[in-house]
Amino acid sequence: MVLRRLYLNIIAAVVVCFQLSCTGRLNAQSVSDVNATAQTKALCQNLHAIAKTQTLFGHQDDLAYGVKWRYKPGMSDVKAVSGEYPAIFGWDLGGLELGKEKNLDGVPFSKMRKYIIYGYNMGSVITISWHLRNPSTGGNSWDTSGNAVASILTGGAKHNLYVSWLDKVADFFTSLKGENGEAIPILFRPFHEFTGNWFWWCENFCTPDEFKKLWRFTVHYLRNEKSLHNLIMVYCPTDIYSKKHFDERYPGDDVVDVIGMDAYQHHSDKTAYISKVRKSLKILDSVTKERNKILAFTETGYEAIPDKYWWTNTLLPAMKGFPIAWVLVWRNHGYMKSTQKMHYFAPYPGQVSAGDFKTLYNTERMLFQQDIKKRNIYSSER
Ligand code: BMA
Repeated sequence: MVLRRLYLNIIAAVVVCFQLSCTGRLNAQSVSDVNATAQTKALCQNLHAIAKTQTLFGHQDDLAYGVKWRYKPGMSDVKAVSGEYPAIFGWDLGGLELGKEKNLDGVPFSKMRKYIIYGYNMGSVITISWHLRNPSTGGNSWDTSGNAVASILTGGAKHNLYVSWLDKVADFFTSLKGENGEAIPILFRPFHEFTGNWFWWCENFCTPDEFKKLWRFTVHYLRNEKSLHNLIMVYCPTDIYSKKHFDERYPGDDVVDVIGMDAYQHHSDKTAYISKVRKSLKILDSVTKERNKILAFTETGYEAIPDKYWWTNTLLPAMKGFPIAWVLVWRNHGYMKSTQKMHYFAPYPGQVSAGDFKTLYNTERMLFQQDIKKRNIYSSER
């Protein structure tokens, strides 16, 4: 009798373990790479869960430079104003494909690697975009000539060149390791703003089929040929006008994890910005829910933030009610000779919107580095 009970208990325990592992797998389905590392799966699941009520705050090139400084260890404009580092750090690989030492904005890749590791070790999240050159003409990302997308697809004249560029990107990703040798999970955001008309991969310069092929090839090559299982793929249009518009280029649930959107405020009409952002977010919100993907506001900002209350009177109302996993503002370059303007998107001490940024920092919704560290976002046991 006792033996029988023991036997039944063992069977029950096995069933529970089996159910738990199945549930674990079910919850982890939001990662499109079935072989994703444990930390990558956990990050994806946690972002999904957090987004229901809160949003990570992010800043591009945050640790490398600010409006009044360059390459000072530990510095950050976001931290100088709020007291804390961002919860998500953005970096850009543009130029890596040519074997350059610095990216298109002058950040040395050797330093970028250290900042990425530093950011990960403090518990924050890393997202990477790629302003890659035009493979067809040799021009920059904004050179839209030469049917570049078609030229790099399988069988195209520049296909091998593109593969060699992906090899360099894969080498860089492979070099991003945590303290125990684990691959640092990366929210990878290539071919961003493809519904715009300014990059060679934008919708005016390639067909939907070509774009889908480019996306699918890129993901499959990195995942299967280069064995990278630390990538969370971020698919990122700019303005989206309808569900049909969104569906046109969508490459498939097996190669996308996050659906993001880039949109900036370009003039003082904040109502126009808010309604533009909300229009696109509404469509993307329903798409992400339907497809069980994560929603993000992958790039935004108002150059030089001339509006004292931009953070709480414009940005928060634009995002209100949407389950946005993170919002990232662009880089703090400072004075830009080419445009003869100040080019920055996060405040620095003394900047007119610094006080309001502090209010944003104190809202329940917005998460910074300490919150994320406490949540242990790379672990499935939160
Ligand atoms: C743009 C500007 C450029 C920069 C590019 C890539 O929005 O900030 O100065 O080169 O992004 O980071």
